Amino acid sequence: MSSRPPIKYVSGMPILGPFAENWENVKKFEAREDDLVIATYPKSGTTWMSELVDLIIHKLDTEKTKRDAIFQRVAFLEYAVPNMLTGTEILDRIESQRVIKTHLPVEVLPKHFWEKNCKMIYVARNGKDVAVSYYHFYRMAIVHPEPGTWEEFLNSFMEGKVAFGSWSAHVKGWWNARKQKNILYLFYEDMLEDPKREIQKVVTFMGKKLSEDELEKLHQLTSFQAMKNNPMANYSTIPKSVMDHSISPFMRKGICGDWKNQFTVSQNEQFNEYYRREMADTDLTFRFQD
Ligand code: PPS
Repeated sequence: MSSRPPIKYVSGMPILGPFAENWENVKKFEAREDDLVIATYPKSGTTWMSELVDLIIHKLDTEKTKRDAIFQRVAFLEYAVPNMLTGTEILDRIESQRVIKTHLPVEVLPKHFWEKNCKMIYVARNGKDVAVSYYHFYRMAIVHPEPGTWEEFLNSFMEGKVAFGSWSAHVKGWWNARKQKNILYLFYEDMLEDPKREIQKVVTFMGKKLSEDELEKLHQLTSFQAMKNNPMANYSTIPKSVMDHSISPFMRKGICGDWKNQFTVSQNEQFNEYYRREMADTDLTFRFQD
C-alpha cells in the first residue's frame, strides 16, 4: 500500500482509498438475523461499545474477550487494507452471534441488514470532539490521507470531505431511521455522564439481564483507563504500518469538551454557525461540554 492513499468515492460517499477496492463485497454482504450491528460516525465511541457488547455476549468472561483484538472480535464491515484480511473475509469466518462494526451512513448500509431486521446500536458524539479526535486519528492511522493543518482538516470536516462524509448527515440519517427500525440510538456524552444507566439500556436492548454487581463489573472493565491498558481493546496489536501510536494513541483522552483545547475562538464561531445551519431541520441535539 502506498502510504496515505487518497480518498475515493463509492455510492456517493468519500471512503478510504483501499476500502473502495473491497466495496463490491460489502455491497453484497449477507447479513444473518442475529447479527448485531454497531454503527457510528468515526471517533464516536465505536470501540467502547464494541468491548461492552462483546463482554455482554460472553457473560463478562474476560478470558473469552481476551481471545483476540477488538478489531477481530467485532469486525469492521468495510475494512480493507492490503496484506490484512478484509472485514467481509473476517465476518464470513465468524460463527454466530456476530457483532459487526460499521461507519456507513444509514442510506449506504447494505440492504440485507434491513431485510434481516438486525438489531443495531448507533452511538453519536458531539461534532466538535469528533473533529478533534478524527484529526488526531488521521495523523496516526496512515491509511488516511495527510490531514493537513488542524484548520484545513476542520474545514474539510465541515465540508463533509473526510472519510465517511458529513458528520451532520450521518447523525441525522441514523436518528431519522431509528423510529422505523430496530435501532438503539445512544450518545457518547450520556455514556460518560452515567455509564451504568447507558450500559443498562444496551443490556435490555440485547434481551439480557445483569445483576447490579455485574453492571458495576462491566462498567469497570470498560472504563477508559481499563480499555487503554488492555492490549486487546486499545489497538496496540495492529501493525505500526496501519496505526502509529507514537504519533497519537488510539485511546487518546476519552473525555467530553477536549475541543476547547484545540479550537480557536474563530473556529468555534464557524463551527457554531455550521451546526446551526446543519441541525436546523432536526430535533436531534448534542451536548458539547460536561
Ligand atoms: S474508531 O476508529 O472510529 O472506531 O474510533 P472510536 O472507537 O469510535 O472512537 C475513539 C474515541 O473514543 C474514545 N474511547 C473512550 N472514551 C471513553 N471511554 C472509553 N472506554 C473509551 N474507549 C475509547 C477514544 O479515546 C477516542 O476519543 P478521543 O477523544 O480521541 O480520546
